[in-house]
Amino acid sequence: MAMLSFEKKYRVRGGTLLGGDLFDFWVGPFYVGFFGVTTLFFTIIGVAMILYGASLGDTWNVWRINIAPPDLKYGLGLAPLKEGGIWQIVTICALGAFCSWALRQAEICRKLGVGLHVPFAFSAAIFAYFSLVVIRPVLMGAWGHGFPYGILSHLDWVSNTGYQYLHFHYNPMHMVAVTLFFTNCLALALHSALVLSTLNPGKGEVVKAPEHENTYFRDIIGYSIGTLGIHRLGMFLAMSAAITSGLCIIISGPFWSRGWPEWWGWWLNLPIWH
Ligand code: 07D
Ligand code: 07D
Ligand code: U10
Repeated sequence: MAMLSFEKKYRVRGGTLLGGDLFDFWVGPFYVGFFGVTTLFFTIIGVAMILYGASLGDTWNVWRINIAPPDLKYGLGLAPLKEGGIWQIVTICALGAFCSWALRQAEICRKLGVGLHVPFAFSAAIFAYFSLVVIRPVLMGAWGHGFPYGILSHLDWVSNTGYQYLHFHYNPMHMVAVTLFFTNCLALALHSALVLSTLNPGKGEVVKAPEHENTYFRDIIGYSIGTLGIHRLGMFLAMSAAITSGLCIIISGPFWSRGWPEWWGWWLNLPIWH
């Protein structure tokens, strides 16, 4: 129970962003807080609406459940409950829950006196979701451009939306996002492997220090980014991946409505070729 006595030291009141002492307590391992309550509130309503939507559909097969956005004819207005209204409520609940979660993360950071890096990082994911279901649909004039909530149906949406632009791989911002995701995976593989190689050596071996980590990379590529630096790089890569993803879908439609391969015409039209 060493962990519990450690936690006791930090389980003190204060640092809340809203609500003062209200809900400023823990239940078991969980910090509650005002935003814990709002997270639960939005989650329960959101999940209930998904279940209601599922009950109106023709399947309880979890892969096939689908909560569709409204038809394009409803534009940016409210749709009847059974014709996309459920999707609109679920979207509000999802955004309410995600933002509450980020604010709860921030309150915990403040209580512990640590930086706000975790909520900042999560905000990049929220931005990506927001760009899919709010920014792009608003710019295109209809909620119907949002993606449907369902395990397989959202894949259909991604594929259909991709082919609407003929070859989505030619979207330059999608290229940047994909490269960032791949680089992020490479960085995590290198970092996790390096840390394990020094901190978790074979039986009977001595645990090594950061000098070994630095030296490893100096020996192999001539440069080490350092033990703090690799985490800065990781946060940069991960956040940029989500943010550029958001941008790649925001430009598809509102700012470029033809096939993405055609966008590269600027290259062929450079005066140097003529
Ligand atoms: C491992 C942390 C745990 C989280 C998990 C997800 C739900 C949904 C809801 C039945 C890394 C929990 C899932 C709560 C249940 C209902 C109504 C995170 C980890 C395990 N997708 N997507 C998945 C979401 C979008 C795409 C899987 C969410 C965009 C592709 C899971 C969102 C686009 C593929 C899932 C979202 C897109 C998936 C695994 C929100 C572009 C897959 C996710 C809120 C981003 C993969 C069947 C995972 C798959 C997959 C959830 C949005 C593309 C169901 C919650 C519209 C191409 N997505 N997705 O591990 O197997 O994330 O699909 O934006 O191939 Mg998706
Ligand atoms: C949106 C998730 C946010 C999640 C949140 C939290 C819960 C709670 C609870 C577990 C952004 C949710 C939490 C619900 C769960 C518990 C307890 C993350 C989000 C807030 N693509 N493509 C991307 C690749 C093709 C297309 C992004 C690769 C084809 C479209 C990424 C390939 C066509 C869209 C990406 C490839 C196509 C994308 C996704 C390869 C289809 C988007 C990552 C190798 C024919 C989407 C913002 C992302 C996007 C997107 C990668 C192929 C279409 C860069 C590697 C050519 C239409 N693709 N793609 O955004 O940018 O995560 O969304 O071929 O909309 Mg693509
Ligand atoms: C941090 C840290 C630090 C710490 C820390 C932490 C950050 C300082 C001090 C904190 C970190 C943690 C506590 C770790 C938490 C980790 C995460 C949140 C991310 C890692 C996530 C996982 C390990 C789980 C992810 C699992 C994956 C990706 C593979 C399994 C797939 C799924 C769960 C489903 C996805 C696919 C779906 C939904 C569609 C299709 C699925 C299939 C085709 C699969 C096959 C399906 C079948 C055979 C059908 C039958 C399946 C059934 C019945 C069950 C399905 C249910 C499932 C759950 C699988 O910095 O240091 O320390 O602590």
